[in-house]
Parts: sequence; C-alpha cells; structure tokens
Amino acid sequence: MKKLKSLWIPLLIAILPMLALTACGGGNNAGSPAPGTGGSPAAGGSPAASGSPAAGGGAPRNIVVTATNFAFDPADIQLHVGDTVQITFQNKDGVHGLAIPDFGVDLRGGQTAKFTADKSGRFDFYCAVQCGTGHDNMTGTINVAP
Ligand SMILES: [Cu+2]
Repeated sequence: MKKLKSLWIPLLIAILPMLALTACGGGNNAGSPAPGTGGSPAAGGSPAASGSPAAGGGAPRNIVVTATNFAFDPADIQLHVGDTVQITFQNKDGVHGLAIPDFGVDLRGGQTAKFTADKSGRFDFYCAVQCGTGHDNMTGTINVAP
C-alpha cells in the first residue's frame, strides 16, 4: 500500500499542471477574437468624433413601418437627401403592403428594402394590398428635405 500511494502523488502532480494548461489554452482561444473586433472601431473612430455616426459613416437608417386596420405607423417619415434607408414593413393587424413608387419600394409583411432618398420633396406611400373598407385611407408621406 505504501508503494502505491507514493506512485499516485507524482502522477497527480504531473496531471494537474496539464489540466491547468488545457484550461488556459481554452481561455486564450476564446480571448483572441476580442482584440480583433476591438481593432476595427479604433480605425473607424473618426465618424464618432464628427458627432453623427449615422450620417458620417453612410450607415443606413433603419425604419420600421407597422400596418394596422387601417393605418401606417409612422405615417410621416422625415428624411434628408442622400439618406440611405433600410425599411422594414410589418403587419400588426390585417394583411397589408407598403408601396413607395418614387423609390421603387413594394413590400409585403416581414419584408425589408433598401433605398436612397436621392431627391427632395414629398412622396406618398400607400397600402399595396386590397385589404378592406379602410384600404383607401392607408396612406403616408415621406418628406425628403434638401
Ligand atoms: Cu390595403
């Protein structure tokens, strides 16, 4: 018995550091993506300094239009010339569509489109699905400021 115990202790001493090394290796692998992603915001730091990251970076504005029976929310969208918009259309009540002919947008529920407001003015949008008695009232306006 004494000989067995004396064999186990060196074995444990040999195994424990290996377990510790494995744990450390895993930690290093998990950590390595973080410095990579941390590097890119530093490179793109200048738009933040301008105070308007969305405008400076050219990132699309996300707008969600929700339809109910029988209205759009929002029914009035304010943009500036040059804005790139990612517009998502959702049906909350009923089945409707969103058509913005001036910008080539024609969406059904759950769909997303991207367009650039390349001209100033007031542009109507309306429901693109014959949805019932209130269908003709389902209109909205996009106001693009110069
Ligand atoms: Cu409709």
